[in-house]
Amino acid sequence: MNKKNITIGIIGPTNSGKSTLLNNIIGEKLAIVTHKSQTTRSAFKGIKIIDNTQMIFIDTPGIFDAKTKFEKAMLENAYIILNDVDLIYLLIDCKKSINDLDVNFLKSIKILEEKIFLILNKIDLIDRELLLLKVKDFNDRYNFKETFLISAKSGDGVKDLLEKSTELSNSDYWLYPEDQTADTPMARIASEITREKIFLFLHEEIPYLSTVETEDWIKNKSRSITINQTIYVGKKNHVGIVLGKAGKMIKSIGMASRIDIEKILNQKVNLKINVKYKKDWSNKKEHYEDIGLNFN
Ligand SMILES: Nc1nc2c(ncn2[C@@H]2O[C@H](COP(=O)(O)OP(=O)(O)OP(=O)(O)O)[C@@H](O)[C@H]2O)c(=O)[nH]1
Ligand SMILES: [Mg+2]
Repeated sequence: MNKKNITIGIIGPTNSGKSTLLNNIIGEKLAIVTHKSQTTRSAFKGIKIIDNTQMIFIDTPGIFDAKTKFEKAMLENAYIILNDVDLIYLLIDCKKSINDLDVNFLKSIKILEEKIFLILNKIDLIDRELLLLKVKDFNDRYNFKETFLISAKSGDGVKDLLEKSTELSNSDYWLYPEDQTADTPMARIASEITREKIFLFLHEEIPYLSTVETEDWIKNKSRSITINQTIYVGKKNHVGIVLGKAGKMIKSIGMASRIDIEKILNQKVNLKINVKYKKDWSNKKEHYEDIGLNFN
């Protein structure tokens, strides 16, 4: 069998459905998904083999108007990916128009248009006529390789997208072992899952001003796993909010997270979560490196 590989970067504005697409393609939950913007903070890899092609997908933080040092590091992480990949999936929420996109981002995709598949996502939410107008808008201004219309949520159109992508694969080897589906340590995925629950259970600034670290990963004799995590919050009064009345909130977060982690590991998990205030954590090097961001 003639082995091939292709590396594909999934980029686009925040909330366009990039992580949803990655999960749909891989068929398991690797990347966290929420209805809020700026969910993904750094690149996540998923790996899938179709016929003889090993496809490596890299989910990236969404493009948005980054202001803080931490947000800028997220943005940089997305842009770095663009140069290194064979193919780019530019994912756009089809309810949005070109004018909603960041001007600098529009310039950078212009340079790369020849290695871009334009993908209009969430087609389940818009009527066909309007959708075709959006396609025309983009293609009047850009010379993309191809355009696809998909629903990352339902999977509509994804098969065709993958087939067309494998046609562009190259080289005569695979980059990862045959059975590998991700390239992110499980401890980081576990931190991400707890972070997703913070997004789902808590509102306004709290998810953005907090981060999660998995400190211990202990395999017990009974085959269960004990995981110790800490949620670092950026404001003193957030500790109480994350804990909730009589610890109710942290209990809910912990239970939801544990259920998801158990599903992925297919093992019983004992998850313990601490909440700590850490002044300025988003200006501290260790919290960048831990999740794969550059600290400049
Ligand atoms: N209706 C519909 N909703 C979708 C579709 N794809 C994604 N979504 C929803 O859009 C929201 C954002 O999805 P994510 O996958 O987190 O988006 P993202 O691009 O990874 O966002 P960031 O990581 O913040 O950049 C979630 O509520 C998804 O359920 C789709 O095809 N149809
Ligand atoms: Mg995401």
